[in-house]
Order: sequence, then structure tokens, then C-alpha cells
Amino acid sequence: MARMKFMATKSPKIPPAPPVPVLKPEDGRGSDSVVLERRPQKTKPPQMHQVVLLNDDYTPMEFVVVVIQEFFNKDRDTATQIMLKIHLDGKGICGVFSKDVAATKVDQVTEAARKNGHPLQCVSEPIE
Ligand code: TYC
Repeated sequence: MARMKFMATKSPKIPPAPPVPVLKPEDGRGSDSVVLERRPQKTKPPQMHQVVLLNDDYTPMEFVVVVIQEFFNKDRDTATQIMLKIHLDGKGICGVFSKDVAATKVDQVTEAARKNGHPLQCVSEPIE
């Protein structure tokens, strides 16, 4: 659309808000070119939390593998690898979630462990 010219007799009392998109006649693409302004992003993505299982000397390996499969949707081989990593390193990440979902995972794993008489520890920690 061609830019319209107005002969204003009186200037308005309230200046109009700067137009978005901005028309830039000097950009070499003609007066109809539309330039979209880049606005800084206001909302940050939500902070994510990793759910970590800690090693102990009493919880059976099989129980940990089943927990990782059931609560973290891992297949048997992946769950076994994660369990062995925890067993050897002392801890291991089972999944990364929003804060609320991570807290729910911790509660579910802890409840399952206590119901079965195991001391398994599960914690959530913010990442980055
Ligand atoms: N260390 C335990 C055992 O030898 C196994 C185990 C693995 C326990 C991972 C907890 O998060 C854990 N029975």
C-alpha cells in the first residue's frame, strides 16, 4: 500500500505511538518496505531441574532399575546403565523436567522406595 500524505492543520495533542512495523523509506527498497523491529525477549524459558538418584549400600540394584524404568520411562538397558553409573559414581541423572514435575518425580520415587523398605535417596536440582 502506498504511503498516504496528510496536510495537518493542527498538531495532535497526544503524539501517536511509534508505528510497528516501521516504514523506512531510506532503506533502498522503496517507501513501502516494512521493517519488523526486533524486540528483546521478555519471558525467559522456565528453569529446568534434573532428578538425581543417589547410591547407597542397601537398595537392591533390581529395584533401582525398575524405578528408573517406571518413573523415568527408560527401557531396561538404559535403566541398567543409569543404575550402574549411580552405583559406581555415587549419583546419576535420571531425567530433566520443569520444577513441579521434578518435585513430583522425587515424591513418587521416595514413596515407592519407603513402601518397599529401601533407603534410596532421590533429589531434584536446578540446572545452569
Ligand atoms: N549400591 C546398591 C547395591 O549395591 C545399588 C544401588 C544403585 C543403590 C543405585 C542405589 O541409586 C542407587 N545394592
